[in-house]
Amino acid sequence: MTTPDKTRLAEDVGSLEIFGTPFSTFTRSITMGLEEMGLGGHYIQHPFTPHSAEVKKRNPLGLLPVLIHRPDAIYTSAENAVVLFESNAVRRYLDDFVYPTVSRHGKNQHALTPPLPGHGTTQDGVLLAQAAEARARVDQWVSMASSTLFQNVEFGVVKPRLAMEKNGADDATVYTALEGNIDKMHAVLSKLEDLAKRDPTPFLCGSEITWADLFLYPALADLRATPQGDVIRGSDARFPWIAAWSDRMDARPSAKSTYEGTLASQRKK
Ligand SMILES: N[C@@H](CCC(=O)N[C@@H](CS)C(=O)NCC(=O)O)C(=O)O
Repeated sequence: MTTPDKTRLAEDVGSLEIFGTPFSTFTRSITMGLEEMGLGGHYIQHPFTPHSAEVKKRNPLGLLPVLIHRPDAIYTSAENAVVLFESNAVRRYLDDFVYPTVSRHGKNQHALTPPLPGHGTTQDGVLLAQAAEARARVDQWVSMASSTLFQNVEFGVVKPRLAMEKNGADDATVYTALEGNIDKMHAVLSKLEDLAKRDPTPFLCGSEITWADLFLYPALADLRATPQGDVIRGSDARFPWIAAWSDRMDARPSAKSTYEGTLASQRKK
C-alpha cells in the first residue's frame, strides 16, 4: 500500500509532532488542546528545551512549541510537511485541520474555538455577530494569557522565584525581593477574576472548555506549585473564582496526561 487509509482516524490526521518540554507552559496549552480534541496517543512530543539545535532548526527564535504535521504521515513529501511555531498559529492550524478531521471520525469533541455558522447559512446579522464575538472572546483570553498573564506570573514571580531558590534563598527573602512583582501580579489576577466571574459558566468562555482555558491554565498551574500560588488555591483563596476553576482544570484528563514534567510535578517529587 502506498497511500494512507483515510478511513482510519490516525491515518486521516497524519502524523503530529510537538517539539517542546512538558515544562513549557505554551507547549502544554497545545498538548492539552490535542488531548481535548481526543488525540491523546496520536501525537509525539519531543521534550526539547528552548534554543536547542533541534528547535532552532525549526523556529529561528528558538522558542517552544513547534508543530510538525505530515498530513499523509510517512507518505508526506518533505515540501508538504507543515512546520509551525508561535502557539497561537499552532492553535489556529489545529482548529482548521485537526478538529474537522477528528469530528469527521465521529469524535464528538467540542470545538476549542467556537465555529462561525457555515458560509452563507445565515444572513442574520445579530446571529453572525454573536458567533464572531464568541470566537473573538476566546482570542481575547488567549491574548491576555499569552501576554499580560504570562509576563506577570512567569517572568514576574515564578521564574525569578525558581532562580532565587536555586541560589538557596528562603521564602522570606524571595518574598521581600519580589514584593513589587507579587503586588503587580495580584492586580492582574484581580482583573482576570472580575472578568471571569461576570459569566456564570464553569469555563472562561461558556459551559465547555475552549482555548481560553487552555492558554490560561499552565502558567497558573505553575504559580499554584509555589507559595505565591496560595492566592488561587484552597477554600480561602483571595481569588476564589480562579481557584475553583483551577481545581476544575486540574481534574481534566488533559491536565492529568500533560502533568508529568511540569513545574508542579517536579516540585511534588
Ligand atoms: N509567543 C510565543 C512564546 C513562546 C515562549 O515564550 N515559549 C517559552 C517556553 S513556555 C520559551 O521557549 N522560552 C524561552 C525563552 O524565552 O528564551 C508562543 O506563543 O509560542
